[in-house]
Amino acid sequence: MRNAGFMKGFSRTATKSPTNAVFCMRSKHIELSGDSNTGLATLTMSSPPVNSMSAEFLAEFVDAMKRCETDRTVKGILITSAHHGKVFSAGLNILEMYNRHDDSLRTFWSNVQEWYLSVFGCSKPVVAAINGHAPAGGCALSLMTDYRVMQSGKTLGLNETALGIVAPFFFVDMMTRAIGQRHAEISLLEGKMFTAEQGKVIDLVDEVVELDAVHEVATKKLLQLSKIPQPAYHLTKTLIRGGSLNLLRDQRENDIKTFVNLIQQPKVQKTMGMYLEALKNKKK
Ligand code: CO8
Repeated sequence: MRNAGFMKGFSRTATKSPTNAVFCMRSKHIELSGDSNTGLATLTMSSPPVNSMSAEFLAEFVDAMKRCETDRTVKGILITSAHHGKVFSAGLNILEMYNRHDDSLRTFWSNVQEWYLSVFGCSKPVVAAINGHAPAGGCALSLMTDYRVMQSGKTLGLNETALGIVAPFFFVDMMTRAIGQRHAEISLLEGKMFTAEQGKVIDLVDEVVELDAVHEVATKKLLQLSKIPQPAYHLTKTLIRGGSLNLLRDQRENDIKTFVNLIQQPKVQKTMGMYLEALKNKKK
């Protein structure tokens, strides 16, 4: 497939090969590239050191997803990390939730909601190439995709309770869909992290491979999904996910209030402060 309109509007870089033209855009935290032969786009999180998700990061992520959604020549989206073999994403940026005022908390959470709606609600195939650790929001991101390929030995999970915070209802919903009620209940209550291998046993990940194979295996799966006719793919996704997406669309303001109220509680702030300190002291 060759199409001059592929990724129209993106700033292009000079990356070109004789067989397939590759167009790229880069914002501060996100890289988006497209292969005009396959129609596959790759969204790479590139925010050192650990792809923690600030309000700005999330806004750029949503922008990239919207570009993929509206460009008819994009047939599927691969989500991965530039910190190959280390971290897929450390989840939401804890600094955005620590010692912050109402307005910035509200903006941050609204961006979290948009991010979920743009990935979980994407009409096209989306595959996660999880090439590193994926705690909390990193795990949630992988759950928003249609298929998860993960590097052997790395960890993922919704560990929010271990930080003294609560995973939002839409994270809980995605976890329950993937691993079932009982596994979700026990792992969410404990804030449990799983190795990729443990995750595979309970369907938290679909395939576990060595680092070198993560991109290849994930791309092969995405290519296969991208050949399933539209609008059948989109409509089926809507049948399966529409109820959950609409629940958030209808509850956005309440959900923001719940987040702001919870996160500002002194005890929650204290635990987050201690957690941040522990992360910093890890290196000492
Ligand atoms: N937010 C902000 N900063 C972070 C985060 C984060 N999520 N994770 C790591 N960092 C910082 C560290 O503090 C450190 O900073 P500095 O260099 O200034 O000391 C730097 O990033 C590098 O971190 P590490 O040295 O720990 O990097 P490693 O490669 O050794 O380890 C890990 C990578 C495994 C990802 C590790 O950093 C880690 O476990 N991070 C914490 C992950 C986590 O628990 N995230 C939870 C985020 S909360 C979330 O996503 C959902 C919240 C839902 C909220 C609902 C409320 C109602």
